[in-house]
Amino acid sequence: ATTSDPLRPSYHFTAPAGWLNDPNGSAQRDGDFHLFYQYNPVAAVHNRIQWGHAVSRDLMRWEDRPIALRPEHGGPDADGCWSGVLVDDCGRPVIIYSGHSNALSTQTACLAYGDLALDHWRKEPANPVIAAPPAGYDVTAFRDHCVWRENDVWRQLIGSGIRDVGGCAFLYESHDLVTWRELGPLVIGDAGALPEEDPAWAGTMWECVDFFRFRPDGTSASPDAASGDPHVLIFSAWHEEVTRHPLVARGRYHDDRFEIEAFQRLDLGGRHAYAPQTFADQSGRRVLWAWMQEARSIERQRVAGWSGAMILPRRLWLDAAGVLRQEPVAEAESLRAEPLSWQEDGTAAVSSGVQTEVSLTVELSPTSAVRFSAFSTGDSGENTCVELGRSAEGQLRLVLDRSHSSLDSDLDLSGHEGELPSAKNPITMRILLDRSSIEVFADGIALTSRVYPARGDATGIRVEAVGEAVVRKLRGWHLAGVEQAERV
Ligand code: DQQ
Repeated sequence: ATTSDPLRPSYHFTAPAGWLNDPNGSAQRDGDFHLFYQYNPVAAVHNRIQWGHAVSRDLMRWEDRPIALRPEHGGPDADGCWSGVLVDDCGRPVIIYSGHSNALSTQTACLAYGDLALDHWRKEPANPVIAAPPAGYDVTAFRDHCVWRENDVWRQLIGSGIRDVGGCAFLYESHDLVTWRELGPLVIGDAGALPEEDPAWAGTMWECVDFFRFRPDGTSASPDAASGDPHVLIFSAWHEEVTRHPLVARGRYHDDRFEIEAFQRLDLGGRHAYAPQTFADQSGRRVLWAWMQEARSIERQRVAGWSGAMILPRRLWLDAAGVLRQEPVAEAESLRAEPLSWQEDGTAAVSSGVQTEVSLTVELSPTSAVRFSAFSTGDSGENTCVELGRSAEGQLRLVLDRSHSSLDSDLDLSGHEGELPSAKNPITMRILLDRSSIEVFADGIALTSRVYPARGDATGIRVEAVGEAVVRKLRGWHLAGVEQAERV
């Protein structure tokens, strides 16, 4: 990206200017990948959200397209065109999104019809097509959509929550995308469904619900109750100030209900991979997008003039135990430019990189660890530390320490950590740095975060084996920034 701001990501998708949040309408059509996103081009604040749009042949290099949706005075989206999806209605592109209007007490479901290039959109005159949540439920909120075709009928999920009970997703059915019939909650995150003692963990509202299945051959498709395949529901658990993180529920879909068998966190960095949305590409690969939310103060974002970036798109799969795993899509390897040179034995190394990928395998005996330092100054001024270690009981744990990541104190410097469901040894790790972002993958479990070094010399990276750990196959690359139109 053409930008003078050393903290603006260079190979992750960012908006031309202003504010970006959720990925929307992600799809592949005629070979082209489309990414729409929650966008305010005017300023780096969340206000009167529009739908930005970009197109790519390889998920890495993007061409900006015209704004797809804008709020309309007096309409149900007068104050924002919030998150939604793109579907193909017999060749006609249709967006289903949440209208946001301060004049209404709830968000609503709205439609827009596109031309074949997806550049020009016309709103459905009958908007909103769903004007209120189902009667009889005391809901906490009602927005965001997942829409698919099943048995020649459209089905839709809308994210919601039932007060004092838990988050939920309401199911609907339609023949024409305009008239919808309620089918009740697909699933409710009440105490009985939750794996953790803390009910706040699963949120009081489920944002950005995303529902799909994996076939026995590993490919992915839209939900189908008749298939008997394992289904996955991804949602962003929202709780008044306590929790905002994406979660994954795996289970069985039948009789208009989703029976949860297992829960997991989507990303150990929580809100830094928020509002995820997935799509099956033309080969059946399940691709995940998410919003890499900032950790800078609102004031810092406003002054910078830009806010938000997307994660590098990831491929998702279910392992034999039903754990959802992820890795950057294979196309990300096309960013690899010059290899990094490592010092001496290859395990203790210092190199330079803020736009870098490192991959390694590590053999971990109990109480050993591998430590990765990034964005480090030569002294102890600034340093971001990732550690993958094994407890005495053999449990794997991934920890990111941001407490010394920047001399700037107007930041969220809290850490992230979580256990890794993995019995493998050695473990494969990949770490991708992009100026103010860090994405760690350890045996397919992701941890995404944001750090903002203040010093120009915070470019060091280092890999260190702790205790009996043995590091092998240590490799690294400088990653090329992608050509994009000028960014602020
Ligand atoms: N962002 C959108 C909402 C969604 C939230 C508004 C999640 O539709 O619930 O910009 O980040």
